[in-house]
Amino acid sequence: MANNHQLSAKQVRSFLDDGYLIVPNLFDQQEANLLLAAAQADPMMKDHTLDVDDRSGRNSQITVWNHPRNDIWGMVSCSHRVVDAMEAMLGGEVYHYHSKLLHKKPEVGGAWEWHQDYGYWYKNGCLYPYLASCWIALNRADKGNGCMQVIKGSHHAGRIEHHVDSGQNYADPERVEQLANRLEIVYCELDPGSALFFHCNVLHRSDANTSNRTRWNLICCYNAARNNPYKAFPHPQYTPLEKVADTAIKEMGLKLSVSSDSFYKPDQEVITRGHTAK
Ligand SMILES: O=C(O)CCC(=O)C(=O)O
Repeated sequence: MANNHQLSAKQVRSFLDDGYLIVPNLFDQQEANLLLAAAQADPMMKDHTLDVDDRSGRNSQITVWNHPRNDIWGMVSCSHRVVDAMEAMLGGEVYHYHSKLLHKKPEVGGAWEWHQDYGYWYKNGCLYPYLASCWIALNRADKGNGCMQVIKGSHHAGRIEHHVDSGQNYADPERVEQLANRLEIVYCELDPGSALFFHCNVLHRSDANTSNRTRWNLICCYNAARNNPYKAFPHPQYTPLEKVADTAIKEMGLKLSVSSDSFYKPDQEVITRGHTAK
């Protein structure tokens, strides 16, 4: 996949049917190493990190930004291999809605409750569920350190009511239980550089990190250009995306964040995921 960004018709079909698609080695080992090194070293990422609690009092770290920049993160979110795949799955031009870097520390990293991303994004003025995300493992994600779980095919249920608790939105537990009884829960165990594409209405969650390993991942989120939100907040309205070559990540190397302009800042109204900054 690293040298060929075209998804096959079968892969697109599988995304549409299941609400998710795993692409092993979307990024190669060298790219995954660069991204992990950047995640651990980037001072602006650290400065804009927010703690998100789970219900048991554990927390994990998230950094959210709206616009891609001329740094290693922008080279990923504007890469043909991610954006072309998104366009194939969402059926037309997409733009960068936002990206986020997530960290679950060993033994203390918190869980994410069952939710749909459209549970949040509906409230941001997106009229249609024409959004999807690309979840990229920077180090190995597995059951032990709290990998992503999805309920296969749950996006066909449409948007489910969400409630807020401990700073996180969670989908109506009664509906989640019924869907989980009928459908398969898939643990998305990924090696570094592998990716999970998932539809904004697919139910997903992750467990706490009870292992002695970290879990680092990057999530790039896209909206269809034809789904321009009627609110410009907290994430941008349609902004044309300039795609970059798949070779750009290695060419750019370890170029860390170049501007703090589009990060969420703790003094903004939109600081936690449980409210509007997701
Ligand atoms: O990475 C995870 O464990 C969950 C993140 C998530 O659910 C999200 O950002 O929508």
